This record gives sequence, C-alpha cells and structure tokens, in this order.
Amino acid sequence: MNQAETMMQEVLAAFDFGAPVVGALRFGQGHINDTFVVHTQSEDACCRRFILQRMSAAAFKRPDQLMENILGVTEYLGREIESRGGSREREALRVIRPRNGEPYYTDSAGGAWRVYPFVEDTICYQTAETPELFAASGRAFGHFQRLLQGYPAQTLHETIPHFHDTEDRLAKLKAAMAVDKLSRAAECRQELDFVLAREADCSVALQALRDGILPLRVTHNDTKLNNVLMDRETGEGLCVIDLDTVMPGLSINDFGDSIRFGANHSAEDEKDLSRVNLDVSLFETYTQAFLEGAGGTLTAAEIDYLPWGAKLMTFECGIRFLTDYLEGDTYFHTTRAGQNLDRCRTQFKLVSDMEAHWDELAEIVKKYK
Ligand code: ADP
Ligand code: GN1
Ligand code: MG
Repeated sequence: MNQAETMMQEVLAAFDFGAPVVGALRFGQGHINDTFVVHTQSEDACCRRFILQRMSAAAFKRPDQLMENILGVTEYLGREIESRGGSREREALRVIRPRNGEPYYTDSAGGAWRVYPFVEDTICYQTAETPELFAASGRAFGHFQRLLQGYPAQTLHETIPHFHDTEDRLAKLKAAMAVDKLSRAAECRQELDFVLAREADCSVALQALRDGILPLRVTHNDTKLNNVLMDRETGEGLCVIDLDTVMPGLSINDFGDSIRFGANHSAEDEKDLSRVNLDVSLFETYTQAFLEGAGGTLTAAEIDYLPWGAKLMTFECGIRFLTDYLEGDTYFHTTRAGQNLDRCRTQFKLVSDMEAHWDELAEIVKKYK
C-alpha cells in the first residue's frame, strides 16, 4: 500500500458509514478541496455513497472555524427548508461527524477531513448546456441568499480573510509580480497591463459598500454552476453545495460569480480565446432567475450594481489565477502546465466582452427592477 492508500485507510476507519466501505475514488472537478466518493455495501445489498473531502490547507487556515460555520449554516438551512415543506436531506448538505464526535477528522499528517451524504439523483454540470439549466441555477442561488437572510451574520468566521476584497487581490498580484519567484512575469506582460489599466475598478463595489449604498449580507461567495446540484428528474436546482465560503459579503458578487462561470459556452481554461464570449442572452436569463429566486430581497441599488458584480468577479478571478501562476500554482488545483495563465486569459476576455456590452447589461438589469 502506498502512502496515500494508507492515509485513506486511516481516514475511512475514522468514520462510521453504517456499512462496510467497498471503495473510495477521486470525484468531481472542484479546484480547492480533495474530493472522494465513498461507496458502501451492506448485507441487504443496498449501496450508499458519501462525499469525503480533505479541506484545502492552502485555502483554509482554520478548519475548526470553517466547520463551525458549516454546521451552523447547514442546520439553519435544514430548518428553513423544512419549514417551507422541503426535504432537508435532499436540499441541504448534512455533516456526518467522525467516530470521535468532532465536526471533522484530523489525520496523522494534520489533514482535515469531513463527510457528507452523497445527494443522489442529481447532476453537477460544468457548463450551462441550456438556458433552462442556467436559469435553474440562478433561482437556486437567489433562493439560497433568501433562505439565509435571517442568519446571524456576526456568528460567522471569515474562513478566507479578504476573500472578495478586490483591492487586496490587486495588492497581492502586485506583490507576486514584484517577487516574480519563477520569472514568469515577462510572459504575462499583456495580462498585467490589462489589470493595471483597470486598477480603479477594483474599488467600485467596495466603495459602494463603504458608502452604505450596498448592504452586507450572508452570501455564498462561490456560486459556480458546479456548486449547485440539479435534480435529475425535474432539472431544477436542488442543493447548493460548497459552503466553505459562506460569509458576510455582497449579493452582487454571488450574482457575478455565476455570470463569470456560466454566461458563456467555453471551459474556464479554454486556450482558444475566440471561443470565449459573453452570452448576453444568458446574462439576461440569469438576471431574471436570480431575482426570482431572491424573491424581493435585493434593493434597487443592488440590482443597479449587478453588472459590476459580473465584471468584478470575473476580473478578480482572473487576478487570482494570474497571482497563483506567478506564485507557482500553489492554490488552485492544476492538471497541466500553464493552466492558471489560460484560466486568467479567459477571464480577461470575458471582462473585455462585458465592457463592450456594458450599456446593454445595464439596460437588462433595469428591466427586472
Ligand atoms: P471544491 O471546493 O473543491 O469545489 P466542492 O465541495 O464543490 O469542492 O465539491 C467538489 C465536487 O464534488 C462538486 O462539484 C460536486 O460534483 C461533488 N459534490 C460535493 N458534495 C456533494 C454531495 N453532497 N453530493 C453529491 N456530489 C457532491
Ligand atoms: C474555486 O472551490 P471551487 O472550485 O468551487 C474558488 C473560487 C473560484 C473558482 C474558480 C474557496 O472554486 O473562489 O472562483 O475556484 N474557491 C475558493 O473556478 O477559493
Ligand atoms: Mg466547488
């Protein structure tokens, strides 16, 4: 048995899955945590699956605080969903504690592991294959924000400090550029100039927050299409997952991150930039659906700022990919050389497209005010 297999044995033994484990395999396409699907098989032949995750040590310095947030949020969501007649087992994540009763298991090498039941009969999409699918994700994320409207925000830990602090992301990029640890900056000159030409943009949403124009809410902060599980039967958004970054934040960022990832027809790391284009009609589809799901919780100012949420989340994500590339790809999982730079380039292409369609985007959001 190699080291990874020995570690997996240790971790599997730390949890009670209710039946013998028959296998654990790598799963999903997340960029942050190490995710596995665990299969169990009991004597009555009923096979069950679980999601087992080693939380990213690079992203999350305090797994104890992270899991305190997740326990609080999943319990709250479960109650809200039940009180609306929904199924808490299918529509919310549920933490399965290890045998020692803690919220997660710390392995002998210091890794932090958690388990959720696998939400069955769902599909996790990587691209918005149809407008209906994208609309369903919009309703789910809008509704998620609505469900958490009354959550006591002051009890949440900041799991990643300055997560959507675009000014801070810019400062970190500049620092990485100055150090240029791997001498990659020369190769990224065009991308760096793209950022430097838009420095002022980094303050737009934060200034609106400081000025009291935009309210602080409890938000998801990572609203990619693949962070909502779609019901296989109905095609509707069923369960919002990846709750690691639920923190006080801006509603426009939840909207914007979905647009960044979903309102186009290409992979996040597409090399051929001619294939990376903002789909304005998908922007409209998502706007309508997100606001429908949010059910009147957004203010008029928040709706006005939605195009800024889209542009800033896309710009910020590009800045983060570029920073990670300059620092040697230590944060986002990569499967090939240059992937983070390619990801950065797709984001900046989308930002340029948003700028080119800016008036149209502003007109669209006005329609749904
Ligand atoms: P990351 O932060 O790395 O993106 P996620 O929590 O999003 O990690 O999980 C990675 C992937 O695992 C998801 O995109 C989804 O495909 C799958 N997944 C996570 N939790 C569940 C679950 N409870 N049921 C089914 N699939 C899940
Ligand atoms: C990460 O965890 P995942 O893969 O859903 C990242 C997001 C980025 C996204 C880019 C905790 O999302 O912020 O927007 O990659 N999550 C974290 O694809 O950093
Ligand atoms: Mg994810």
